Amino acid sequence: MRQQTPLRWLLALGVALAAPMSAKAEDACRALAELRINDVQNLSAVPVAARDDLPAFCSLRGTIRPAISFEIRLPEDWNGGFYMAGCGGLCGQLLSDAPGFVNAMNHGLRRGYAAATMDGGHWGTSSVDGRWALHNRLAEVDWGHRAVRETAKLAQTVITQYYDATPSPRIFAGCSTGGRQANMLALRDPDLFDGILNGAPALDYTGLVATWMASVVQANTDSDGARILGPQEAELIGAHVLDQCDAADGLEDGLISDPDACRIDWTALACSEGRNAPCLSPAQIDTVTAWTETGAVNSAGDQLYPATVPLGSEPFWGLWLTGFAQGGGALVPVFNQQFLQFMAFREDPGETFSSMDFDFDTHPAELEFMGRIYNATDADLSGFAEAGGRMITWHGLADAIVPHGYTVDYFTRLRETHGAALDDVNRLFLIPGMDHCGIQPGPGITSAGFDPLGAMEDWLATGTAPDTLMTTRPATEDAAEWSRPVCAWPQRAVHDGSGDWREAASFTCSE
Ligand SMILES: [Ca+2]
Repeated sequence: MRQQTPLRWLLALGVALAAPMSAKAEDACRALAELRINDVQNLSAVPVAARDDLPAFCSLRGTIRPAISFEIRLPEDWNGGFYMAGCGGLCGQLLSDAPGFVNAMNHGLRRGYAAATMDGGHWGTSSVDGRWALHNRLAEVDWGHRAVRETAKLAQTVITQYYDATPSPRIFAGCSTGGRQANMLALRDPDLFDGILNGAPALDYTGLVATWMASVVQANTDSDGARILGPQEAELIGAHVLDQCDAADGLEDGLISDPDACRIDWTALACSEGRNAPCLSPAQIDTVTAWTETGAVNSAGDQLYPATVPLGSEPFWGLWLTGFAQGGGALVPVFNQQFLQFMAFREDPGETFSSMDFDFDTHPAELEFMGRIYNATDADLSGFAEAGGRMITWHGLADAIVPHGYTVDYFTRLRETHGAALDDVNRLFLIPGMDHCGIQPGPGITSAGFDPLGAMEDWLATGTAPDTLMTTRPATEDAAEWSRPVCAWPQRAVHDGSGDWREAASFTCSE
C-alpha cells in the first residue's frame, strides 16, 4: 500500500480549505436570512463548503406557514436551472441529503442546479407515519398538493433574487408519492415547471393505498391474524414465475419484460402427497391468485382498481408484502392501516380502525372526498401542453407496492384525450425487472442504472422527445454489465433474435 506522505495530507487538506464559497457569496448567502416574504418564517441561511461530490452552496432553510419545512440549496457555480425533489410515502421529514436521485435534491445540485425540497407540510417519525393527519385537514391539503406548490414558488422567487436571473430550465422530480406530486403539478400548476420527471406515480392514492392495499392485506391474513404468504413462499413463487415467464417475452435473460402476457397455473406449486414444503397450501394458492389475478373487487365481483401484484415482483415482496425471513419489511400493511386510520376518510376513524375492517362494497365511495385532495388522476394534460411542459413518466414492471397497471390504464386514457399529440408532452417508460422507484437490487435495473434527468435536459434543449431511455446494469460478482434501451410506451424493446442480449444494439423498439 502506498504511504500517505505529509505532503499528500497537506494537499488533501488544501483542497478542503479551498472549497468554501467566496466571501462575497457568503455575504449574499447570509443576507437571505433577512428576506421578508409573506407566510415564510424561521429563515436561516448558511454557507456550506464543497464536500465529496457536492459543490459549495448556500443553504436556506425555513418554514412556510403553517408547517411546510423546506430547504433551498444555491450553488455558487450555478448552471442557471432549478431542480426540485418531491417526497415519498406520507413524507414527514426534510430529507435534504437523501442518496440517489429518487426524491433527492442533491441529484440536481450535483449538476449545478439550484435545488429545493420540502417535507410535505408536517413532521412524522417516518414516511409511513400518518398520525399527523388525525383531524388535520390543512395538513392533508398541504401533503396533497399545497406543500409542493408553495415551496416551488418560494424557491423560484429566492433563486431569482439571489442570482438576479430567472431559473431555466425548471425541473421537478419525484417518485411514488413524489410521482403523484409530479402529476399533480402538471394538472394543477402547469406553469411552475418546464420539465417533470414522474416515477412510479401513486396517482389514485385513495384507490391504491386504501382500497387496493386493503385487498392485498386481507387476502394475506388468516382468521388468527397471521400472514398466509411469507418470505419462504415468496422465494418459491418467484422461482416458479421466472421459470414460466422469462422466455414468454421472447428472450430468456432472467428478466420478465412483459409480465402482463404471462399466465401461471398455481396448482403446479400445490402441496400434495409426496410433495412437501416448500409448496403452497390451498389458502396460499388463494392468496397468490388474489394478489396476481383478482385484485381489489367488491362482492359483485366488480374491479375497484385496475392493477394486480405484477408477476416478477417476487424478489421485492419482503420489503413490501411478505416481510423478510429475518424480520422487518412488509410495509404495505403498515401503510394501508395508517392511511385508513388517519387520512383516507372525511372523518378519521382513528387508531381502532383495522385493514380488516375495510368493506369493499361501502368504503370505496367514502374515499371520494379525500380523493379530491390527494388524487392526480385527471387524464387531461391540456394546461401543461399549452404551457409547453414536458413530462417523462417511468415505472418499474416489478413494483409490488405501486403496480404499473394503473399507470398503463392512465396512459391509455391520456391517449384517448390527446391522441398522438401526447407524445410531445408526456412519455411513459416501463422498466423490466425494476422494483418500486428502483430502490432494491434485483434482476433488473435500479435507480442508479438510468438517467431521466439527462433525457429531460436533452428534450428541453432540442425539442425532440426521447424514444428510448438507456438503462445499464453494472457488472456484479456473478454477471457482466449489460445495457438495454427502454422504449416509450406502447412500444417495447424487442431482441433481434441473434445479437448478444447484453448489448443495447441487439434491441429495437416495436409494439
Ligand atoms: Ca425474459
